[in-house]
Amino acid sequence: MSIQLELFIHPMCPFAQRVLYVMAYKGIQCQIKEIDLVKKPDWFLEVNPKGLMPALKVTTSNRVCLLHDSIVISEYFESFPGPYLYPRLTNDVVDSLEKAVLDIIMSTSIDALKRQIGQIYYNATPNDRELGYFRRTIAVVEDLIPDGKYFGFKALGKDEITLIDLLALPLIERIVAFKDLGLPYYQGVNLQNILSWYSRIRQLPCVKAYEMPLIRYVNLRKYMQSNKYEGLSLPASNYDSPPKI
Ligand SMILES: N[C@@H](CCC(=O)N[C@@H](CS)C(=O)NCC(=O)O)C(=O)O
Repeated sequence: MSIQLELFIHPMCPFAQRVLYVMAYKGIQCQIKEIDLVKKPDWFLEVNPKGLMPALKVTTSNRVCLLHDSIVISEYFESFPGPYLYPRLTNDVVDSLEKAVLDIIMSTSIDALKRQIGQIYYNATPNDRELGYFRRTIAVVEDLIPDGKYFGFKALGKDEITLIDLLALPLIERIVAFKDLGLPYYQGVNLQNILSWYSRIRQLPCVKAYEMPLIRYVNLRKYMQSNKYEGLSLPASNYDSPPKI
């Protein structure tokens, strides 16, 4: 069956980046369309009336489906042939128990990390309670990936990349990008395992193909903290420099 895939992204959106990394890891061919979130084109809103992004339009011989949400699209991609991102049983069937264990890491630790990225972007003056949440979240992640092992290591006893690593990567890229800005969040925080994991996963070709320079996240944060932020614009190189005051 022939399938045509059109993927709508903004290259600086962490959720779109998840999907790009998974797509590249699996070797899936998509037509990639970059969307300016400040002025969403009419043709995009016709395809995707809610304007949600990332979105994937899947056209098969007998139907057209629109998928959105980074996890849904990533799991759909994982079902394609290519290197596995979920553990398999001997007959190539997904090991549902091991997948469930990974899903729990995703919905607890990685989701908590996502909330903390939002805090760093928008909250320049965190109180003690907010700093405590940040530190606890980082400590949990540090504990999951000793010496830079992959995220499934502690729970599954094997140091193999899984979908969770690629879903976590855009979040960790931002944690790394903000680490030398002197933000209160990072005081006394140990990132040793996160930094080992990050330098390891960056070696993968799928990461090299789609990673952004980290300075763009630093500049985007400056936009978000100024009164000049209306949403992610194109091209992504807009974020090579901070906003002009
Ligand atoms: N839970 C969604 C979140 C996606 C999301 O928040 N995307 C942002 C861009 S990073 C978006 O589409 N915002 C709509 C807008 O800016 O109009 C996912 O994982 O895909």
